[in-house]
Amino acid sequence: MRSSLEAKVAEVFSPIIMSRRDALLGALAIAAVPWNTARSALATPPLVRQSITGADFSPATLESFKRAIRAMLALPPTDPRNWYRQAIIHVLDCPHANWWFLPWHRGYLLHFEEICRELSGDPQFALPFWDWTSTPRVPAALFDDVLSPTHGLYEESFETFRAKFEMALGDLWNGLTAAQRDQLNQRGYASVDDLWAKLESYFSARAESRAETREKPELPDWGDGRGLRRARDCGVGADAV
Ligand SMILES: [Cu+2]
Repeated sequence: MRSSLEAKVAEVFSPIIMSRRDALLGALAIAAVPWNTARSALATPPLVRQSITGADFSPATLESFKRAIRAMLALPPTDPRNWYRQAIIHVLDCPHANWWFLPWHRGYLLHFEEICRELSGDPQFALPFWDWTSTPRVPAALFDDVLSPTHGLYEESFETFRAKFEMALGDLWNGLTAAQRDQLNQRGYASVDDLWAKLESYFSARAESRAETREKPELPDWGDGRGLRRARDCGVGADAV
């Protein structure tokens, strides 16, 4: 039997577009409670998002995170909670450089965090964070095991990824409503081929991760302040990041 969370995730993420309404509701839920309290835990001890670089950071948080990611990678491509399906949401609808940037991403992360709680079996899991204004690199602990983008559980190449996901994404595309197709058309996706072209442009083979790695943890474009300028471009001001 599906849990209520599974049903909710299926409703929100299938099809794969997170609507602006979903994002706003998620963001409002976060804004309505203390910053370290998740909306689903109001009746239980508050969920605390811990700083990875803090002296009192609990390593158990990262163990839960790893369990969740392993479980997401093991889910079939038809499951909206699958790791790559979650990533595809971000490919399809990721508003940057406008005021939707923070509400959308807060809602996106809120749902992702709920999936991690469910799949890790840790009801107290909350996404860890670090202050990238003082530590402009990915902390070493975030490259352990399956947290590294070069881990063997990730798809070896775009070809292996496409072979595994082609049918599921095709079914997903064919199930879109006219209104959803219209929205995607406005984002440059007139057909599922457009989606595949975008996915290929973003994909990097496991051995050639374009993301940060343990050997190359520095955040790109940090040194000259472009990161902060980008935040200002979103219309939120660097102090709101
Ligand atoms: Cu984004």
